[in-house]
Amino acid sequence: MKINLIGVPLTYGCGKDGAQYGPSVLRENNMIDLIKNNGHTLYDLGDLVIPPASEEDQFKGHENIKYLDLITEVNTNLAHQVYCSLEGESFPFVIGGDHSLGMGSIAGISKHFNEVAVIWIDAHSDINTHLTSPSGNPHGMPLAASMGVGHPKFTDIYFKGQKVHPKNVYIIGVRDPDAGELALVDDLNLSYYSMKTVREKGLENVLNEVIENIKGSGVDGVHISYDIDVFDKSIVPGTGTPVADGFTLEEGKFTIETLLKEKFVTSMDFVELNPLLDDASKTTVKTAVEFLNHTFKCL
Ligand code: 4U7
Ligand code: MN
Ligand code: MN
Ligand code: MN
Repeated sequence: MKINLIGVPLTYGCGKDGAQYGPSVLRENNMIDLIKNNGHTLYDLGDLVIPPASEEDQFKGHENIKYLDLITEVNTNLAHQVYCSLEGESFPFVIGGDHSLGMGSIAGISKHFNEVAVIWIDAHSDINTHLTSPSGNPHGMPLAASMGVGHPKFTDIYFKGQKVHPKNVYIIGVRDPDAGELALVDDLNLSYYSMKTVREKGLENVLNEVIENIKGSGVDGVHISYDIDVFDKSIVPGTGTPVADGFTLEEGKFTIETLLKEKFVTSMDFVELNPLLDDASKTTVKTAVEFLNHTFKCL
């Protein structure tokens, strides 16, 4: 398959230093060969330029959204890269960087397809807004913004209004939701599979339910946004917001394998690797590389 690799060395959305090194560390660890050795044709579009910003200015755009204008601008550029990749019949594979980049990816796919589904695999649901966020960190807001909920600068990235209908959103693996996020899950009646639900129903049953619903929904594009923190914190110490009781490496691989087998997935993000927070034996990088190798094998 033709794959366009797009690096987004962004960390302003997560309130911590280090996520900007995700793309370079993945490249240093053979990401390119890994894609090519699995038989794909790779167009490496390099990394987006992230403008420099000073910490004193972080709340200049809004009192509870860090770096509002910078995040908006970077995501607008990302949206265009993703859109152009799809127009050129390539699969956009976006590596972060913090998860605020989800807004740009989804905006880009949404312009190309008639109707899209989004599978959000994450320890968090990332559906905060400036009104509910306890942190002001944009990486906790991208999925809400993509559904048209949140600050207008975020909801109107690339083009005005909603990018994905809430009925086409599937959230898997959450175990650290905020109160305002749970309220939105109810309000929008989202397909929300917390880690507790995954444990009760079984991962395979959850994935089959998601697959059947997507197949019956008439969408023509399916995006996976994979946050590395869905893995248990013991195998991903190098991420900004690690959470216990998550996926094993095998569960992560099984999830991606099961979804990619359907051949309906048309784009993907892989986000939130923070090499500065990794341990001495680079546990997180190893988890990421093993997971990605399996992903490109299944693509
Ligand atoms: B990630 C948080 F409060 N919900 O909004 C927030 F717990 O992209 C965390 O999934 C968000 O890693 C985590 O700040 C965003 C917090
Ligand atoms: Mn997360
Ligand atoms: Mn996330
Ligand atoms: Mn995180």
